[in-house]
Amino acid sequence: MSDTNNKFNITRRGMLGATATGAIAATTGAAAGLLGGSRPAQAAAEGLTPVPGDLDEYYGFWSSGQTGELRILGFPSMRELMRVPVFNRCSATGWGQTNESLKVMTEGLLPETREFLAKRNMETYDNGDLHHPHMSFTEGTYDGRYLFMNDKANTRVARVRCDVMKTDKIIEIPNTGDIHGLRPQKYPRTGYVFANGEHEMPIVNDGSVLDEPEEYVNIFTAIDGDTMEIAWQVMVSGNLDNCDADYQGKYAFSTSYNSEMGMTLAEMTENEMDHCVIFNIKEIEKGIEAGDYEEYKGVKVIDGRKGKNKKYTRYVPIPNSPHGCNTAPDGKHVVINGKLSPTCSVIDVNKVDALFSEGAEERSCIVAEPELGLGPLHTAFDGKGMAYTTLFLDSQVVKWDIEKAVRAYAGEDVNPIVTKTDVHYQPGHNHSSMGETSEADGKWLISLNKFSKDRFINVGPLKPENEQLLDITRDDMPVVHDGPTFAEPHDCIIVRRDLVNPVNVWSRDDPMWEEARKQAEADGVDLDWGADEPVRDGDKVRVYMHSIAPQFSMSKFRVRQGDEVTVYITNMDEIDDLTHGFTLSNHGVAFEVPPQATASATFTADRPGVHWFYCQWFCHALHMEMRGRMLVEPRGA
Ligand code: K7E
Ligand code: CUA
Repeated sequence: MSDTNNKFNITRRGMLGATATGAIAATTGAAAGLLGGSRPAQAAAEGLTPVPGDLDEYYGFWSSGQTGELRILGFPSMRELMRVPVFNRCSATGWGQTNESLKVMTEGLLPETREFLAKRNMETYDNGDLHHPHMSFTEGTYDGRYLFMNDKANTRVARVRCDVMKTDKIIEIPNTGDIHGLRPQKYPRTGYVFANGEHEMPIVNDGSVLDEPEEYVNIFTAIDGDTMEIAWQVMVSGNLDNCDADYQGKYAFSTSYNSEMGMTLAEMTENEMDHCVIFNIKEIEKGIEAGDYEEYKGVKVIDGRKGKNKKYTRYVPIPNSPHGCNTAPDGKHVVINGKLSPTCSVIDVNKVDALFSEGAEERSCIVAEPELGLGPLHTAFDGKGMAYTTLFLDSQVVKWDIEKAVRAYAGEDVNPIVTKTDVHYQPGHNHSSMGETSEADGKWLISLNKFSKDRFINVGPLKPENEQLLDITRDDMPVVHDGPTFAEPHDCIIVRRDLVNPVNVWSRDDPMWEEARKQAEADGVDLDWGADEPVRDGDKVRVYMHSIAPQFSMSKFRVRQGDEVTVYITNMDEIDDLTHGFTLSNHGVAFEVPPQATASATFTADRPGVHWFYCQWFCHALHMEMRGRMLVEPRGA
């Protein structure tokens, strides 16, 4: 059945109406149909979904783990549409090299990080470990403004603007180690972006503390999603893993392993119970207002450690090492995934108010704890009362009924498990269409599998991962598509396409090139159309060009050896999809310039001679001719 690897996979729902053998026949026929004839018509007749040329119903926003970028997929076709560089450098777009992207990548770094990097001759980090992309919410559903995401590798949080699908803010989070779990506030809006510090650190981490566990803390951070400034932090006990927010705007929840605050594996897994930390947002805001905080590195930090101030946090005991944390679209249930325990623990948010009262029983908000299988990591929802949990060790997705699990926990003899489907292999996150919003639609489930093993032809020792699409409109929840991915999507969201409305062409007023605009003004140059000659300012030279297919406005310019040269390119084409680029050969300079945008890069001209620059984005029949020369005159000439 090599056909199941076909990117425009087979028939999906159409095929699945048939019997198993019928389906295989349809599959083979469909693949053959692709090879000749009128493809769209034939594909439609064969039941292929989507027909070539069709648009998808959803946007998929995918993380990429250690690749450090965000990926945009068309869903459910699983066609990869775009890569948005975030924490990584990108050869195609010049992200991490243009002045505009370097500003985004450097302005949010802590002063000591800048100093540290400067000693390594680096302006910024060029790697990241992006696990969790999530969209901003208004009243419980996606609002299409922003995407937020974490960098576990270098303790940062980034924001992508959904109008242009570019990163516009990256901030480093102080006082903590390695941001992992990240979720936006769902109600009333985002609002806060909650970010978990995974690894505990001495709160004053100056090299004087190593083996005094009592000096280590973990930090939960609330970021203002509008300004990307840190609103406050809470000191907690135990490593924070994943988090989610409620639909009431009252609480946030974080899974926490290593309640022992151990440093070695043996120490970390000593306790039978770890916990879920519940943050009382209103009380924390009041505490900040009332001055009940310490300031560390300019951030207000509340003490919410276990046994300290119980107004701010509660620690709900959960069996050993919980991982995923997922609020159900019913607005009521929060599922804490057991990982080392075969169970999921279900919190009823309506019982959390009582939990914060004096003398409340620690686990009084738990209303179900079904045993689901080995290694439950993450749970998705269909909005119809069903939950779908990945079982890492069993390589399965289990569908279970939340209400039945509640009844079973209360003592009734009912089995909450509806069905289990094998996935290939070892699933981590899963996600359902609109599943983390109040508009969960119960159509599709994606399982992000950590191992592909034998599922694809061999590409050497490093294998791709495997993502599988499941049809959850059917009770048996079949896998209808496989797709390999490069390192390493941890998480994703699936967003109805009417909620996302990017522009086709940049606005000339965009803040992205504010600095370029100011510099051009100071140089008396119109940034739109550029200048006829380079602007010299001592050893600094600024070259302002525009591009209109198939020409740059300068066919040559002169600089002197040793000059610090900045080239600004403004793409004055106004047509969709007419992107130009600027590559200066043998200088390591290359970047994209989309329609109506300005982009710039700075380099030292140190190689006497003629150097060609060219447009590297295929833009026109005369694209190859879209080029010019830079002459570097030798020093002393
Ligand atoms: Cu990989 Cu969300 Cu970082 Cu679970 S996390 S698998
Ligand atoms: Cu402009 Cu290619």
